[in-house]
Amino acid sequence: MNHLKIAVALACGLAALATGSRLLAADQKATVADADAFIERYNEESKEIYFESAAAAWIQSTYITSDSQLLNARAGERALNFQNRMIEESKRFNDLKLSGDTARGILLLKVGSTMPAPRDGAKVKELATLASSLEATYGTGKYCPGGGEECFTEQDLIKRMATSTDYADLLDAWRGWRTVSPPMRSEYQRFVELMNEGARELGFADTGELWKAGYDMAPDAFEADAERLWLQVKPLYEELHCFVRDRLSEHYGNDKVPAGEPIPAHLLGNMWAQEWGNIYDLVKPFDSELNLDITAALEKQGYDAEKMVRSAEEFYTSMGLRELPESFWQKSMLVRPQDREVVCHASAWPMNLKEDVRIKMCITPTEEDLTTIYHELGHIYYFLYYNHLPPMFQSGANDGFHEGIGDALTLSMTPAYFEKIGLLGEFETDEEALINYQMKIALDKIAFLPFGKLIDQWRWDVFSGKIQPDDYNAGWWRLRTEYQGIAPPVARSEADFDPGAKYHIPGNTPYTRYFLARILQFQFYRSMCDAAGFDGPLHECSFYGSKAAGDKLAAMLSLGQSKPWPEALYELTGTREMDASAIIEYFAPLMSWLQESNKDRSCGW
Ligand code: X8Z
Ligand code: ZN
Repeated sequence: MNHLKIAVALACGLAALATGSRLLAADQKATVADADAFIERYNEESKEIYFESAAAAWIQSTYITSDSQLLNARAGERALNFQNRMIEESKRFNDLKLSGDTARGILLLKVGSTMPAPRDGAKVKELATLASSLEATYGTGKYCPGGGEECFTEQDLIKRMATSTDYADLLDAWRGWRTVSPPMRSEYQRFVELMNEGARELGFADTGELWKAGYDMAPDAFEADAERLWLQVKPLYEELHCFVRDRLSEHYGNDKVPAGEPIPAHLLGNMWAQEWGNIYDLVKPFDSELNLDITAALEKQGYDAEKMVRSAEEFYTSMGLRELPESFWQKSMLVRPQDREVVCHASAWPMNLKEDVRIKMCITPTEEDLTTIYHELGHIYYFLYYNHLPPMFQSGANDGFHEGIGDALTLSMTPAYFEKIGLLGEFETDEEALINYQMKIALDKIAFLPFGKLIDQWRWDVFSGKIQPDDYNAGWWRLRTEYQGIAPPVARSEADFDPGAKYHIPGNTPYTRYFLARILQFQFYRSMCDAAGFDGPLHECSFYGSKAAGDKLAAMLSLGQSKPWPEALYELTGTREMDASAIIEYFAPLMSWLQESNKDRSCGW
């Protein structure tokens, strides 16, 4: 369960405490004051159930057993029931003209759930049990070749995908991880049916429409906006894809990676081909001496998990932001425990809506993990800076904001920053070094864009029925090929359930947030660079150490979800639109270079 599911559990609130005695009688006319009191009561009561469901979810994720699964399912069920009762009760205020905060509170109550539950109690139980079970199946998933004794965890296989450049070895890891998900298929199908029933009872066409309703605009308008952003950045992706395919073709051979065809999905250094930074050595444009090997430096300097987190914290405090609370260090899970099953997928947790904030991660000393730590601390700082607000407003301005904060800081992890903190030596600044450096960043930031967009394209289609259960896997690969220009390395069929091998599908975490974050983080970064007084080319900026940038960030964080997101965006950036101009500006040098380099290649797939 990640922070937003928690926020959802929070929005779900508390079950048993809503006593009938305080409900209005059906024939009594509700007033504006009743609505204000209702929201106040919601804020109070939801805390109690939220604490319980957060604790149950934390225990399940850090100690997966049938017992913790059962307790988590029960706590989830109570939370969902509470949410349903509160939504039902709030309908009494539908025709009233309510005060700003109360109206917003009631709106958020209706659109804030990512797991809409039907009213029928038996179905609520079934839904909560399925959610818990899918999470556990993912968390405990292992690949045991030939059904033998030796098994590999997600983490083992991720590492192989990141470090091997052997076609057959990569194929084995890729295929192996996808043996964990077929058992999820029928559960997922039922999960979708139940959520859709819940969404319809709330007045939405399906769960996808509900998810799209969480952005302070009509669902259709949001979908169009996301599409607009994608079209803005698509040309960047197409150039990158073209260049990378050519380099992979040189390494693996034309027969394995043919020109004009989608790239085999297992050759991009990542289990899901979502970020490609791990193949930097295979595709780097120039043979310069520029050493960007942070992983080697972390290993050499004996960085352990805690030291890595302290180093990320130091970036935040250098900007004048507060220190992490002591309990963070005591209660977080930073490394994989040896004696029990856990969900290793990284997440950040606001446990009591005050100071008890934690991360859960299986940290290894790699650059990828260091970057993820900055990401997770972005969530943690958001939690800490909005914890003065009522529970209702303790969330990101929209979910893309929550995902984009830590990432905006990672853009400031420039070679100059790494040199300052002693992880890199002196670096070159010539044109070739710049293109190499930008390529390294683009392999993560730009390669991710179509992936970030298509995951929910698949789910929106599944929820609406456009993709039917007997077409789940084929529909998935149609989108993967259309958006990313990749293809499965071996034939797939409906006996597979490849979407389930990506955490956020069984974890039911909406994914458009990461797509938005990829765009927003450059907007945040550009504005913080302005605040820091930086006026060179954008990609050179690091606002490490800038209190002015920190003040601007803190001001936005402390708004939480109390205002529509365009207001929060305005607070930090002076604009009310999500817009790709900053990411385009950042990568301008690389893009001109790629266009020139690709001009004799035949691009596309
Ligand atoms: O899930 C995450 C974070 C936790 S919110 C580790 N991310 C997405 C993913 O891993 O698929 C961050 C980037 C995209
Ligand atoms: Zn995140």
